[in-house]
Amino acid sequence: MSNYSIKSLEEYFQVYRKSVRDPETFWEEIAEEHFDWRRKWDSVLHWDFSKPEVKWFDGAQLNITENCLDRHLQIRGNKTAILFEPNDPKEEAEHITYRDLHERVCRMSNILKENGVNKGDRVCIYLPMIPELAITVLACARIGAIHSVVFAGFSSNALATRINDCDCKIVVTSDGSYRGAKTLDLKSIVDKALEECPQVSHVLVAKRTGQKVNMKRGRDQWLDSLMEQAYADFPAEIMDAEDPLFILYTSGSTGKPKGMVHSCGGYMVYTAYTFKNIFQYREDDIYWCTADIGWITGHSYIVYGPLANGATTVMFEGVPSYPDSGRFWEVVQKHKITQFYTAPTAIRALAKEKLDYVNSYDLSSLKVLGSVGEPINEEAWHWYNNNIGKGQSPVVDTWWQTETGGIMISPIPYVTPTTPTFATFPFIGIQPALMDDQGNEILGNQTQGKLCIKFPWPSMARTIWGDHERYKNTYFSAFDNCYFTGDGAFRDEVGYYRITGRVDDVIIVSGHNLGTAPIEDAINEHPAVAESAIVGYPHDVKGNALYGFITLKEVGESRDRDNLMKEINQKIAEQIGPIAKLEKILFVSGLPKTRSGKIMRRILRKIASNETENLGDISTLLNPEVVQEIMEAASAKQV
Ligand code: 7RM
Repeated sequence: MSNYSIKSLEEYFQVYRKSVRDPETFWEEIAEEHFDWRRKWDSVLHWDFSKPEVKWFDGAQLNITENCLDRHLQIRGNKTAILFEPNDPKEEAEHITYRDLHERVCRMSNILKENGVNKGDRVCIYLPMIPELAITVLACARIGAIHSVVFAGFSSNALATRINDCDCKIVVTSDGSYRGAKTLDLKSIVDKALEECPQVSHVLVAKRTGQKVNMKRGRDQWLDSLMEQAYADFPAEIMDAEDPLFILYTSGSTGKPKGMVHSCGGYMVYTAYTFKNIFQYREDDIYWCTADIGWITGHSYIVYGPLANGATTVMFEGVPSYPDSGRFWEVVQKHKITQFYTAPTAIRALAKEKLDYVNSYDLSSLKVLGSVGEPINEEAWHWYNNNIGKGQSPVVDTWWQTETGGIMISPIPYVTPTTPTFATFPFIGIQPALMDDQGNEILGNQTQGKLCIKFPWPSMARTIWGDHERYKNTYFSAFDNCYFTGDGAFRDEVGYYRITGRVDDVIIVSGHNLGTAPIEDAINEHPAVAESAIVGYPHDVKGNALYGFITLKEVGESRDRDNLMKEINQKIAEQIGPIAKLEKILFVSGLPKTRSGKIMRRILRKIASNETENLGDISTLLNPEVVQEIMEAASAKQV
């Protein structure tokens, strides 16, 4: 039996039990056998959730890039580490071998050093999905600087807030970026942001689009020429296991974004171990995660997890709809992708399109399909399973968070039988608990509650940058001695977990607790419906009533809307009960979404409650233009 690679359900149960009975011995063995350390730990785990304080492998020393790069050079130096697939399918893909990547990371490390970056300094990275992004991330890790990647779709305001929160003195960006048919002026966004960030003394600019940009003398430098001149070796900085590796911002339900801090040792061990098992990675596989490295999914499962396993990881610059909706499948065929990991919002968008886009390509290389980011509704799950996996590739519905660093609840493909809408069992070492409103753990199965984690795991965030108190309040004060996820979950009779959505998405209608996800699932089953979002709004009699915002598959189709509303409510009544029927329905052309594809229910809640004077910050929306449309349609409906 190898604890590192789980191959059967019995083995999963056995290893899981071991990981819970004796977590320290378990993680010590994993850490010892599968990673390179400069010095071993004095203690495996020290924890106190009341402070909260968590330390894994305390006293150990390492550099994560030696594990992601150097140790592979002997055995797989000529293997592709990063396979870069450009936005334009006519531009050739770039195969960056482990040897090339090592060299480019070393050059970048020297450049950062020469520009005054030292261990512990924060580096803001605002780059599109081009190789320089992964290279800069790894170079920071190599010199011990803390990277703070800001998704290159964020506005200058959002960028400035993040640069200032962790006091970055240097920004790495590019002239522009390609996204589908669009070209974005990244450098001007940075210039605008930096008007608010006087402490930033250096900007390194990668060349991507070749567009004309302003270069501020004394501050801005082209990266390409620096790379050519830089020395191609750099001895990795020796880091303590608990030294910070990176900061990644995640938006809270209120207030300013939270800079989640992840540390070197535990994060490396957990992301590598989950990657190996949850994607069942084998040496010659070609793994593709479509996320942007600007999100935690990209950090853990494009960069660190795959590279720590010596994998080939695809970096895709484009979007699913360019040049047409067959792009994902064209790339799967072209590179013979074996593991494909994407988000439900992408699956739903592609499921709206003709099946010809899928069926024109050979997808037989696929072995594992992953989903992450929000609950995957039953219809999307089946579409993915049947049309992409042809019923042959298990769908792994992976539940986790920026804060958790790695996947927490997920099937292990070919090991855990999958069921639509269930993320199934906790991963090895993860101890979930469901809590009731009195703060007690709910034992037994066939039950639901607020999802907590009772015991530390190696990749958990250690704090919020500059605000440990907020870290404590947000995650460790709702329940005693537990990490609170903010999500609700249902546990079925065999112990499978279904994530029911943020607990703040629970709506109490006439005293009944209704989760938004199951209602949306019911609505989405109507053949005319593309997507839906349900929110509550104050109601005289019921306390709250339900408002449904719905997009239809065929835009412009003149179906009888009244009839459609009746049919939708009929579906809900059938599947959940008449109590869950919608009081109001609005058909809209799009739902407001964050750039990572999550529906911003906060905005819809305000519109539904007719509180549109102050919608709060909508600068992080992907499609702010739909907000105006929805507001107008909603107010027309009020009269
Ligand atoms: C990885 C990521 C975290 C929140 C989380 C959930 C939701 C993510 C799933 C999911 C149901 C899933 N990090 N979420 N994955 N809900 N099933 N498989 O998305 O920090 O950006 O978001 O996303 O609500 O708390 S995140």
